Amino acid sequence: MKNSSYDFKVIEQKWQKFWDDNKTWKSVPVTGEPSTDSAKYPKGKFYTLVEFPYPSAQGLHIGHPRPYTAMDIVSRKKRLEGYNVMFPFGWDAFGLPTENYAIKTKIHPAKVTADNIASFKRQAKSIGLSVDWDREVNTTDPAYYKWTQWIFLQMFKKGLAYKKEMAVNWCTSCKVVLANEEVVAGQCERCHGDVVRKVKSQWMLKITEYAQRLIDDLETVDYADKIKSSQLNWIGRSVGAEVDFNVAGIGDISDTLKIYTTRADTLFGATYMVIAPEHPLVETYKARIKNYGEVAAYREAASRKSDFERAELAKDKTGVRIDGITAINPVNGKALPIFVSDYVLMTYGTGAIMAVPAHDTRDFEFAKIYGCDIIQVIAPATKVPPVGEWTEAFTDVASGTLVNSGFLDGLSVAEAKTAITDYLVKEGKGTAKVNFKLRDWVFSRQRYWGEPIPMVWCETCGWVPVPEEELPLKLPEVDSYMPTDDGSSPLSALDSFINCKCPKCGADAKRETDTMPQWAGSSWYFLRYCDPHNDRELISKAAQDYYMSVDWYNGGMEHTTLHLLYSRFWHKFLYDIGVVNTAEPYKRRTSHGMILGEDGQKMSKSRGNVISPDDVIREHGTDALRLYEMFAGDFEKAAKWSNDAIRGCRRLLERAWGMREFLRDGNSYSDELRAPFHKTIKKVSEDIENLKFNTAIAALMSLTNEIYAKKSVNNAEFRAFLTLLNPFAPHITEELFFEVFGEYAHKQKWCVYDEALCKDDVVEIAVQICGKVRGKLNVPAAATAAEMIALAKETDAFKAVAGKTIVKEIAVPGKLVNIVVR
Ligand code: ANZ
Ligand code: ZN
Ligand code: ZN
Repeated sequence: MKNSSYDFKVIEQKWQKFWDDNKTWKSVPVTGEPSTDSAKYPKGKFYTLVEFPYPSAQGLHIGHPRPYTAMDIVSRKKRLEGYNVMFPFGWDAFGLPTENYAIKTKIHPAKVTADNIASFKRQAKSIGLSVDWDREVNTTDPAYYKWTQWIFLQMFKKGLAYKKEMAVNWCTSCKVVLANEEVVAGQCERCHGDVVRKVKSQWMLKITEYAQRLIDDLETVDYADKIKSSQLNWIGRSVGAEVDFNVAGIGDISDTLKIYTTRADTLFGATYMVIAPEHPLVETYKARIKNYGEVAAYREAASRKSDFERAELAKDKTGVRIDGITAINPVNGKALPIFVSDYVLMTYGTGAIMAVPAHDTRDFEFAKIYGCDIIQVIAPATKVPPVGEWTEAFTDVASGTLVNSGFLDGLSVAEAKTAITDYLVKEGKGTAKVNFKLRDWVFSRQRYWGEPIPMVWCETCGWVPVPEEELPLKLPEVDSYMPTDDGSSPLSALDSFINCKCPKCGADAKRETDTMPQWAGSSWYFLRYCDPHNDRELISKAAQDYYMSVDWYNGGMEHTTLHLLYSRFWHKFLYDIGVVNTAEPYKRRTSHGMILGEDGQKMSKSRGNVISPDDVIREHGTDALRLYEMFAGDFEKAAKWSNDAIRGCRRLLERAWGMREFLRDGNSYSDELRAPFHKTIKKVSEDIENLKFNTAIAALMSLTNEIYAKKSVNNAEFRAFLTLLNPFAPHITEELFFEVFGEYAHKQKWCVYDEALCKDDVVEIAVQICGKVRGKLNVPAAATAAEMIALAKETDAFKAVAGKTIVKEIAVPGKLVNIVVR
C-alpha cells in the first residue's frame, strides 16, 4: 500500500459504495421524536439545501456539480463540527421539455421522467455527494403532488385562488400560456418562440396580498444583497398618491378620472392626461367622443401587443387625442387634453396618468411628438436654458426646488410631496397611495405534464374543490399529449376524466383540465424533505419543528426572483394556516456563478464547447473534479473551465497521497508547522462559511508546499491535513485516513485553531516597568516603536501604574518595551 500509486477509480468506487451501503449520510430522524438526538448532536441540526434539478434528457452538465459540491462541502464540514446535517436531493420533474419529448416519441412522460431521473441520480452519486437518499422527493410522484394539490385547495378555501378572464401571454410554438416572468424580450423563455396576447380564463394566486410581508420579512433573513434587491425590485413597492381630476365636456359630466402618481409635487406641471387603451372612460363617453372611430382603432391595435412590446419594444410613443372631453387639474382648474396611449398600462396604478413632460422622460418624448405644452415646475440648483430648449426631461428629485407652482414655490420635492398630498386630502381630491409592481400569479397551464388542478365546475354550485380524501387527483393516461388547437389542455379531450359528479350537490359536473405550472412543486419541496414518507400530513409537527428553517440554501441567480418569491409566499401561507411555524423558509440564501466553456462562452451543443462531468471523472477522478469546480474562481461569479488547471488540482491530491513517504510519529504539531497549520485551519474554516472555496483550496495547496519543503509530516499534522481536505476531496481522504490510522475521515472532529497563532508574524516581547519585567505581549513583528509602546500601554502591567507620570518610554523592536514612571 505504501508505495502504491493514487488509483482514484478504485478508491472512489469503494467509498461511494461504502457510504451507500452504510447509509452514512442519513440524518435522523426521518419522522418524529427529534428529542432523542439532542444528546448525540448537542449542536443541533443543520439543513443545507441545493435547488433540486429538472431531470432533463441531456443529463448533468458540468455546471451542476458546482453548487452541489459547494453545499456538500458545507454539509461535510458541519458534520465534522458536530451538527446533525440534513442534505437532501430530489427532482423537479414536471415540465415542458419532457412533455415535448413525449409528444415527439409517444413515450409516456412518466417513463421519460423515470429514465432521466435514473441517469441523473447515477451522475449525482458519482460526484460523491453526502446526500441522504432516503429523503429523495419527486414532484411528479402522486404521493408528492397530493400535497401540492392540497396546498392549492387550502388557498382556494382562503380565497387566495380565483379564476379570471384575462389577456395572457401565449407562446405560439409551445402553445402554452406563459407567466410574465417567462416572457423574455417578447419571446418565450424556453423556446424563444413569439409570444402574443390571448384572452383566457385562468387560475390565479393572490400573491399580491403578501407583497408587503414579502418585503418586510427580508429584514429577518440573511440573503446576499443582490438577492434581496432582486426580490425588492420584483415586488416593486412605490409610494405616491391618487389624484382625482374632474372630467369636462359638452353637457354635464359628473365623473372623475383617477390617476396614480409618485410625483404629486409636479401637479402644477401637468399639461395633458393619458389613459391606457383598455381604460373604461372611452366606453363611458363613447357618444361624446368625436373621433371615437380613430380611438377605437388604436385600442384594437394595442390589444394585440403584450405589455412588454408596449413598454420596451416600441421605438416611438404613439397615441390618439380624445376629442370631446378634457380633465380639470384640481389644483388650478386648467382643462387638460386626454390622450389614449399604450405607454400607460391598464395593469398598473389606475391605468391613467397626469403627464408632466418637463420632469418625466416618457412624457417628454410623447409631448415632443404630439406638440403638448411643457411647463417646468422644478428648478435645478444650477441655471438651465428655458424649457423650450431642453432635449430631455429634468428628472433629478434630490436637487431642485418648486417653481411655477403657487403655494408650493420654494419647497424641496420631498416637502412639496407632503404639502400637496395634505392639500388634496383636505380638498377631497386625492389620497396617499402605495402601489406594487407585483401582479397575481397566473397559475394555470394548458398542458398535460403537470399537477391536475383539483377543481370541479358545477352549473349550480360554481367552482367546487375536489374533496381532500380524493387526493391525489391523478393524471389520467391519454393517447396524445398534444395541446388542442384552441389551446386547451390534452386532458380536455378525455371524457372519462372531465365528466364527474359535483362533490357538493351530486349533479353532473366537469373537472378543471388545466394543470399547475412547474413552479408549484418547487414552492414547498424543502418541507417535504423533512418528512418525505408521511402519508397523513404534508409534514409532521415534530419534523417541522426540528428541521425548519433551511439553514443555508444555495441556488442560481436566475431563481432569485420567482422561485424564491413563490416559495416564500407559499411558506407564509402555510405559516398563516398553522402548518409550519416559521414565517420564512430559508435563513440564508446565496448564489453561484455559472461554469463557462474554455472559450469563455456559455456551454452549448451548438458551440461545441460542452464538457461532460462523466468524461472529467473518468480522466481525473471525482475528487479532482470537485476540487477544480471549487478552485475555478470566485464561487459567486462565472468561471471558465480549463483542462490545464484541473491538473493543478489533481496534483494536490497526488501530493496528499505521497505525504506518507515522510510520515513520522508525533501527537502534536511540530514547531515548524504549528503556525502554518493554525493559519490554514482558520482560513479554511472561515472561507467555507464565506463561499471562498477557491482561496480555501489555495491555502491547502500552500500548506502542502510547506510540508513538502520540510519533507516531514507527523501523525497529528497528517490527521489535521486530511480532515481539512476531507470536505473537498472526500474519497482520497477517507482512504488515507483509513489506511494510515484505521479510522474514518468522516467521523473526525473539525480542526480548531488558536487565534493568537494565526496572526501574521507575531513576536513576543517583554513589558518592563522601570526596567523590571512585569508582563509579556504579542506584537506584529513589523510594529514600529510607537505602536509597540501603544500596545504595551494596553497591558495590565502598565495599567497597574497608569496614574503615575511617565518619565521615559523605550522600545527595542522584537525584544521589549520599558516604561519608566514616577
Ligand atoms: C406624474 C409624474 C411626474 C410621474 C414626474 C413621474 C415623474 P413607479 O415609480 O414605477 O411607481 N405611471 C403611473 N401609472 C402608470 C401606468 N399605469 N402606466 C405607465 N405609467 C404610469 O412610477 C410611477 C409613475 O409612473 C407615476 O408618477 C406616473 O407618472 C407613471 F416628474 O406621475 B408620474
Ligand atoms: Zn415557447
Ligand atoms: Zn353542484
